[in-house]
Amino acid sequence: PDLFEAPDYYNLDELLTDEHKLVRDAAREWVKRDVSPIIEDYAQRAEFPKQIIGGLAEIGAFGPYIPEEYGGAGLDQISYGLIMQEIERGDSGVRSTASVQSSLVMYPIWKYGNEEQRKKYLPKLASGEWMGSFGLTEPDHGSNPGGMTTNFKDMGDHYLLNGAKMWISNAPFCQIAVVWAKNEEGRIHGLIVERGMEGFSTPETHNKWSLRASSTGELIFDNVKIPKENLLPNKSGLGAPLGCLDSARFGIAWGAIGAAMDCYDTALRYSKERMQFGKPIGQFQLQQKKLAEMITEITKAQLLAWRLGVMRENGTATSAQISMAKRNNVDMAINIAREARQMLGGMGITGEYSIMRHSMNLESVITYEGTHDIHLLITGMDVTGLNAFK
Ligand code: TGC
Ligand code: FAD
Repeated sequence: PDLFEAPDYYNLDELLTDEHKLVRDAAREWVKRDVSPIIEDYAQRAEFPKQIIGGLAEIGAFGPYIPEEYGGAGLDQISYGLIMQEIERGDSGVRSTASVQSSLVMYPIWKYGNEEQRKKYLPKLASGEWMGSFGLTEPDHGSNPGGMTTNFKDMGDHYLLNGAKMWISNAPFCQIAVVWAKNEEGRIHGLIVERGMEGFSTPETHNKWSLRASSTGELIFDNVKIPKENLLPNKSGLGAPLGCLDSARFGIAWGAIGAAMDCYDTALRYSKERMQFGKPIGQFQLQQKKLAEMITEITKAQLLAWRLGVMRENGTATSAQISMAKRNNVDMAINIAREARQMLGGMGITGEYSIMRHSMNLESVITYEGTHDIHLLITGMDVTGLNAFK
């Protein structure tokens, strides 16, 4: 099939198994057929294309590495990364929906939930019948989630949840939310909040210039009665939500490469077709410099992501190593998007091409899941042993 061009300057395909390539090509084909042709319109209208949920489930984007007995795809970490790369080649907002569902909703239920919770929620989340959201950030606690004030009280036969979360992907249409809140002793726990519970509302956040095809909102809890069986029993403390972020940040490190590849492919093609001063603009050294630097940075990012995938798979990747890849690869992508946009001149600012949308989307990606600054401080803390947050 006529797939996207796939920059692979160092022949990294040799590092992939046949299964990796099958999984990646299925995702690539689906994105090309069902996402790329429609996504610009949805982004312009600031609407999430709900009709793609079934397709995301079919390519294994909901719980790629969750075991098959719970409805997941049972794949390895590199397959997960490759799926995120292909989806984000289409749009970072679509990848966000998949990241949240897999790493921030299914992962905590699988890792911190009990068997009843796994059986009740995971298959429906894997098929896309239910969509989930993840509530960690609050209006006054973004980079510092440990300061959260959302809280729950033990009322004997149920918990009573109060507080608010902000900037929550998928919130406006989610059936369930994995919400992080403090108990009366100030210890953080995860609770599964279901749509329809009295006092629970999810107003949409409007007027975003970034990630417009992803639906973002608040989670508001006004004396919400939570059944006791909805508390995730197997891990508590800030390390529990941060463990989910490790998985999502890993996926983003791969996803950002997809957005960068799409910008690079588009600019490369344009540079060979666009004539100025009697030559294709790709013949000018300044434009070649941009393209040469882009492919160099993409190749370095691919190597970082692949190696991190191997370490994630064998369980040796540290959180700080994940931070480095998330930070580097998103920064790489945002810089490439900016350069690529300039290479298209005026056409670069239109919706005829995907670059401006990627560029705007990446402003969210460089902020969420730990900002560019926060990941730098995590690396700084790791190499010096000195904690800038305390
Ligand atoms: P600190 O005292 O360092 O740590 C508290 C406890 O957590 C443990 N820990 C981790 N565990 C697992 N994974 C990690 N990455 C961990 N990092 C730390 C740590 O060992 C400790 O455990 P224990 O047992 O000793 O209690 O925590 P701190 O309050 O100083 O904060 C550290 C900091 C700033 C790095 C952390 O708070 C942070 O990462 N902040 C950024 C917040 C963030 O990333 N929010 C993302 C919200 S979700 C989102 O954006 C979704 S976007 C949608 C999409 O994905 O597409
Ligand atoms: P702040 O923490 O207020 O940071 C402001 C600035 O100060 C940043 O530049 C930051 O780097 C800097 N700063 C903060 N602390 C320090 C420090 N110690 N040293 C130096 N500089 C510092 N959250 C969820 O829980 N679930 C979601 O699904 C979700 N989806 C999102 C979707 C979108 C589109 C966006 C934009 C955000 C989403 N978030 C989500 C929230 C996201 O994780 C936060 O926006 C992010 O963690 C930053 O928090 P903040 O916006 O409060 O910024």
